[in-house]
Amino acid sequence: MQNGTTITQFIIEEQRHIEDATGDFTSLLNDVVTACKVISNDVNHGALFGVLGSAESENIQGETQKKLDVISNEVFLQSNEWAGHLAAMASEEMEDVYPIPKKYPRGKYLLVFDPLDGSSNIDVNVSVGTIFSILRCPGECKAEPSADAFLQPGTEQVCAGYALYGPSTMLVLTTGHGVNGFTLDQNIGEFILTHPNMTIPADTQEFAVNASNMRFWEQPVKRYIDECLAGSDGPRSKDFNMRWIASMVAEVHRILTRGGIFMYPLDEKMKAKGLGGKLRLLYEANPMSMIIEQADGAGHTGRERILDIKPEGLHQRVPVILGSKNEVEQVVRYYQEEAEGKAKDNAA
Ligand code: P6P
Repeated sequence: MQNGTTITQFIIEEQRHIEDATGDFTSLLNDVVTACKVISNDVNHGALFGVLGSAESENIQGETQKKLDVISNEVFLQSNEWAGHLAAMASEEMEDVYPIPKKYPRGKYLLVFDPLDGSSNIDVNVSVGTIFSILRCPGECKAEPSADAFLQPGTEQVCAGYALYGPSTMLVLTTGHGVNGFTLDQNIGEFILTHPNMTIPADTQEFAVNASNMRFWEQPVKRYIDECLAGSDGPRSKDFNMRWIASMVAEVHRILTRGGIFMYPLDEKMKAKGLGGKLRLLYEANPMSMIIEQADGAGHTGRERILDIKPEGLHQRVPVILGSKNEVEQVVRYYQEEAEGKAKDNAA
């Protein structure tokens, strides 16, 4: 006899929060959950399924795709294209919007996702994840929506979530009323509510950043990290720990579980390439920022709140500084002080 709340039961109860919910949302979310279960099975079997290694192809990002990147993308499309809840989909792995095939009815939601985030970790058996975001299709969406339909600020997200394929497979979800975590019971194939009402401590002693980029960092980031490294002898009067998994889903989950700050800031190398950052706004920064804010954390670029950004493109990149509120605010303060200093210099 299974006990505990299943994600299906939870979603049905959650949909009561969704304005004009007609059961569409519940059914859509269940299709997303099914896709995550299928991907979990593929990831968990790894070499046994022959799904490791490179697909010998490149995605729009110019990144070499892993076989599981391509497989996971296909799983998401097949699981979500048929039920009539979506007007279109978009993915890290596809340059353009994926229109719903004409043989299927079109719905009122948009689904954007990173089907397998952190996939460089796949071949070394380190945790990876799926990140997804659900938006309403603006207007009636009678015709096939273009990319413009997706270019909504993160505050417009109806739902954001991730699946983490780690020692256990978890799914973490928000529809704007807090954050809840579910663990996949492999014996019955159901996600069970195990982490209700997840919240992030406002303070932390753990930062996550790819320190190999240090020489390219902007001054406010250098200042913040130097102070963390100075530890109890420095201005922060406490020692810090560092983590870097190169899998955003795993980093965010650790922060949701015990606090911390995650940073992939803008740096001089990115500026030289004309990039706005490393991580993508629509299917990494926005869904993760919604989750973090719903758990009492903060998500910022250093110069603006991530969820306020009006997207300019499907694959737009932004700087990401998110996690424990007081730490994020400390970094933002350093950016503000730098801007004020520059303003004074210009005025002098
Ligand atoms: P780096 C994975 O490719 C990803 O998009 C995030 O999941 C992760 O945090 C980051 O990039 C890792 O970047 O430069 O350390 O490989």
